[in-house]
Order: sequence, then structure tokens, then C-alpha cells
Amino acid sequence: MTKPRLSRNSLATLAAGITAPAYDRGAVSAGIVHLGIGAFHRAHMAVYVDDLLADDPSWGIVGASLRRPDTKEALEPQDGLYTIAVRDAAGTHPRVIGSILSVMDANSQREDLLALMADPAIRIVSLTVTEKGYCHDPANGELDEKHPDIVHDLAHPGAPKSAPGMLVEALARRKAAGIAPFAVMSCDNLPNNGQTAKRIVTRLAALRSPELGQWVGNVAFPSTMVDRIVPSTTDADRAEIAGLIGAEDAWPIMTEPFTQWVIEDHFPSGRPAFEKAGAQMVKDVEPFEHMKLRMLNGSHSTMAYAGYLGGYDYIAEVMGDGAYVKLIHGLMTEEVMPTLDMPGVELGAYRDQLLERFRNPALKHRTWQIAMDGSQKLPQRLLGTIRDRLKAGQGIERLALGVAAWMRYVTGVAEDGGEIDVRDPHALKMHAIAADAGDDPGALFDGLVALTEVFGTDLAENGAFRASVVNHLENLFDLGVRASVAKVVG
Ligand code: CS2
Repeated sequence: MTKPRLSRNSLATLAAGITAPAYDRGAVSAGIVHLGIGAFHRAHMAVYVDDLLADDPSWGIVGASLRRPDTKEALEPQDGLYTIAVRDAAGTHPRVIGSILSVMDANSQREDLLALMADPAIRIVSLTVTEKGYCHDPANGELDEKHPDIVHDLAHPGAPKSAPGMLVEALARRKAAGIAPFAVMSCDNLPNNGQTAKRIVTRLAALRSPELGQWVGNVAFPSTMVDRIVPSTTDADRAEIAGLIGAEDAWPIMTEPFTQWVIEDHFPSGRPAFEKAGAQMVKDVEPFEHMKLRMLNGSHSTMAYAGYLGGYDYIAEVMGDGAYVKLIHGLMTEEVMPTLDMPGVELGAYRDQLLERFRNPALKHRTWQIAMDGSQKLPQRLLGTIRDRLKAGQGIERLALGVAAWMRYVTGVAEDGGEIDVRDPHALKMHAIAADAGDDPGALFDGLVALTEVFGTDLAENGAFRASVVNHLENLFDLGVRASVAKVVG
């Protein structure tokens, strides 16, 4: 028998014991617009908000996709409802979330979306548009004024394509109408994401007019550190969830038990009581962001490149290889932890918890998924730590292996000669560099390190950095990745 589609009407017929919104969804109104309504948002912020709507129904979320209409197509027939399934060794635990009132597709509904963002009821615009959605130079965090979407948005400010362009236009409309600005809350994995968003958006506004730039310069851009691992959903996941909840959900979200959200408490136009749902409200998020990007994401990216090249499809598989575990343990303990200043946080316990999360056998987290967009991720995940250590005259052996594995990965050729599907805004450029370098590790390094948007200018000139990465590249080409990892961990 086919199951009904998950929707308002089928809620009453869900399998016994499935948690679903206990508040009256009809009474919920929109207070938040979220740009980038991907799996991550639905496993994180939307869940915190779902926990709070019974207390204050004025904080419902309208999601928007800037690139593809697929989330709207999945959630519209479901009245915005979807399942979040927490997975661990003990099983899969589904819960239906109701905080997303509707989803808009920015391409076909741009004007409606801008009008909503300019509505006084919207007091927060949050974003998970991924690193590349900021249209910035990842090496220095400044707006990339030559980015095609930014060039477009300056020529057509009323019909912007980029996330910064949407924010500036909506803020400009609020300013013109005498409406207080919304707070812009970044939920992306960027260092100091609030300040970064503020720098980019204010610059774009100033390019439109100095006066607008000044006004936008006074908008609140609270930083947040978000943490939850969310692998992409597969058809097997869909089938499992339908069996568990007794309804078809076109896009359930699979995640881990762990969740953390650290938020800078700066919302002049109000905010939900996030702390009641477990978020940590703090004055300064930066140390937390730093810790997470270097420890979790730095390990993730290293495992993604070295793991993928070694034939491991999933992070849990990488964690089944003792040499890789030693590499990641050593990377965090010897090379990352000494660069962090986190009074009150037991870094050893944080590391052990991360290793445990990476081991979660029920989480099918692809190395290929994490490997995406490395040019945008490397600076904050590995290169910042490397800079700090080089400055202090300290070793970078494991971190440099992560960078070398990325360089080897973006050649697009796997160890067995097969093709790697490299997804990155600079994929073509990097492919051409690799083709020119042939199998000369030094030439590959020199070609890639010249990408100043990734490496800045300092690392290209650093002899210790070059020596270490090129040494690893030689091993990667001569011995293969598994032997290279084994060599480093002794
Ligand atoms: C991952 C992150 O895909 C990636 O690059 O490293 O999405 C990671 O799973 C999250 O940051 C965890 O909070």
C-alpha cells in the first residue's frame, strides 16, 4: 500500500510515537527569512526554532533557495513539514519539524522574497549560503568586486542574484520605508562569520551609495558558531523514513545526535529565546568558531582528501583505518590544540568527542561531499593554523599533508587513474594548473599556491611551507596516499 505524503492532513495518521509539532501551526507567523534552506539549516536552526514556537509563535521561518527550486518542490506539497532523523548506533529517531512555513525560490519569486525581507515582521535574516555564497575572497574575507554575481547586482540592484545583493536590496528598501533593519545572522562555516558578512554586505551597499553603506554599517550582524554533521539524504534514507513515520517525505534530513549553536547576543530588533532551546548566548563567538573550524573542519577536510584518495567513501570508514585515526588525533593534539586559546574548554575532551562523532557508524557522511569547494574551505580550516605555527617556528607535518592531499585531489585523477568529480568554483582553473604540472610535484605546488584567493601571498613565499607540502606530494605520487599517511604517523 502506498503511504500518504507527509503534510498537514496526514499528521494525524503518522506512526505511533513520532514527535510532531505540538503547537498550533496556524497561529505561527513569519519572523525569520532564511537564505539557503538546505539540509544543514533544516537539521539545525529550524529545529531550535521548532522547540520555541509554542512559547512565541511570531518566529516562524520562511526559507529561500537562491540557486535551485528543489527544496521548494519537495516541501510545498508537505506544507513545509519534513522529518529530521537522528542516527546513531542504537538506531534512527525521527521527528517531524513544523517551523518552516513556506519555501521561496529566489529565481522565480525574487520580488516577493524581497518584499517579504522588507516587511517589518521580519526581524532576522539568517544565512547558510556556503562559503562561496559570500562572493568574497576567502584569503582576506573582502568582497570580490569582480565576482560575476556582484557585477550583475551592481548593474541591477533591484533584481539581485547573490546573497549579499539580496541583503543590500532588502535593507535599502527598509531604509527607504523608514523600517528598522533586520539582524543578519550568518550560520556558515566562516571565521568570524558575522564580521565577514558585515564587511561584504556593507562594502556592496557602499558601492551602491555611500549613504546606504553608512546605514548598513550600523546593522547588527551577530556571529554564530553552528555545529551538526548533516550528510546528504539518499533514496535509501527516504525509504527508511517512510517506513518509520508511515508517510512519504520527499526530503527527510539525516543527522547525528550532537548539536551545538553559539550565538553572539546582538539582536536590536529582537530574537527568539534561543537559549531555551539549548543555544549558548555569548558576547564573543570568535574563539568557538576558531576552535570548531580548526579542530572539526580541519580534520574533516584532511580526512576527505586523504580518505577519498585512499578509497574510503565515508568518514566512518576512514575512522576504521588506524593510521588515519592516528593522523587525525595527532593533527588535533600536536598541531591544532596548541594554537587555540579557550579558557574553560577542555580541548582534549572536545577532541575525543569529535573522534567519537566521526566514528558514528550510522552516519553515511561521504568524503566526496566534504571535499567539495576546498578552495573556499582551506584558508579557515588548515591554512590559518599553518600560518600561526610557521610564525612560531613550529612543525606543520600533518597539516601540510592535508594541504598536499587537497592538491593531489584537485588534479582530478584518482590513484587508480580514474576521474575524480572535483566540485569547486575554481575546478577548471585548478585542472589546467594540474595538467601543466604533469607529474612534477614541485610544479603542481607552485601552480596551485599561486591562487592568491586561497593562499594569499605569504604562503607562496614561505620555504618551510613549500618544503613540507612538496615532500608530501612526492610521497603521494610515488607511494600512494595510504603509505604516505602511514609514513607520517610512524
Ligand atoms: C563539513 C561540514 O562538508 C563539510 O565541509 O566539514 O559541513 C561539517 O559537517 C559541519 O561543519 C559540522 O558542523
